[in-house]
Amino acid sequence: MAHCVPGSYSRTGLIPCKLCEIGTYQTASGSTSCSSCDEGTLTATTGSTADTDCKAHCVPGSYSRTGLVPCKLCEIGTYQTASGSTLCSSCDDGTLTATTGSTADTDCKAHCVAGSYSSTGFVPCIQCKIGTYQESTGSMSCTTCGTGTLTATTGSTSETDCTEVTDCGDISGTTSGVYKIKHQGVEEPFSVYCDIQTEGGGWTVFQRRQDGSVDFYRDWASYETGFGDMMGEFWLGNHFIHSITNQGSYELRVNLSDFEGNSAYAHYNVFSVGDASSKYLLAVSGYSGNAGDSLGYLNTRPFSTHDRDHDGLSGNCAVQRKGAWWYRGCSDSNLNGKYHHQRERTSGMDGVFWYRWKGFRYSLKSTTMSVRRSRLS
Ligand SMILES: [Ca+2]
Repeated sequence: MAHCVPGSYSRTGLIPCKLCEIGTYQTASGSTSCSSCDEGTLTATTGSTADTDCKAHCVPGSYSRTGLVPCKLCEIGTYQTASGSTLCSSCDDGTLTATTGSTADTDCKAHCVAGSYSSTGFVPCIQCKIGTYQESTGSMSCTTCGTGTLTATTGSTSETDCTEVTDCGDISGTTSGVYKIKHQGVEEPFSVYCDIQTEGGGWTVFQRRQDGSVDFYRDWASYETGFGDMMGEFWLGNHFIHSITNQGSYELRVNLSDFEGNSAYAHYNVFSVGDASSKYLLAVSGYSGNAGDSLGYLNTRPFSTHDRDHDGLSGNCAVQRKGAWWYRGCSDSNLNGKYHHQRERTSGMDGVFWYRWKGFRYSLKSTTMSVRRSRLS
């Protein structure tokens, strides 16, 4: 009678024989039993003939055809919770794992949609910042718009959202509010208030008074960089007013209102503010409107604050008038003067005044100053 061959056994060691079970092996012929694999290892098949057939299980997050080493990591989009597996489970639709070798279904997460990103490309995601966009899902970053262009909003999904936004005239929105613009002379995009409603829209507002909530009696540095609340009272900053109006031909609109419910405006076809070395020199001409021209007199005057006296007076206009303006000797307007509430409005010449409309001693209720790229042909 023939002996059992290696990998098989019988009670007598002679045929008929059985194959060694999975997890056992037999190197010799004529055997009456098989040897067990070391703990934690198994053979892949029955009938194993060598202890080297005893192999470790695939750990969770991995698999092989036999469930034993060598194993492959579960692909992205799949996971495996068990050890010794021959396959990995797929994530639900619309979700993926962030890495290979995932061990739990909770590793399956939704992708960041276009216009957003995260460090892994999966939720939770962050909207692309203004000035960047992302066209793909599952992204780990957003792409920066080309030089001189910006997206109008966060979460942009296309490079075509990057447009030139050099002032509020480039804003495609239909609602007045705070937008970001960007242009030469200013490194980073900066916020401006855009007036989309008034006289055709496209106005970049650089000054607003309305309730006295913000102190306008400030120094040179404050007027240079700006202050206040863009949704309320503010001065955009001479540095920014210069950088906007330095881009081309700009016009100015001054809107005024009094405490009796009347309003008036002054429009100037030409308006610019020079750079710091010019002391933010005013260039203004071409008046039209119904408020009267109370700015033309100040054409070619540098800006003055209480701590930088560039006026044409032996004294200090900014101190006398409690404001900051392009004083000559001194001025027939001062929209940055001290805010007076209605009951106080007949005080001295330190108020928010526009002489040609309401005289020196009427401190106005509200004002705005806005610029727009010249629309003259
Ligand atoms: Ca002086």
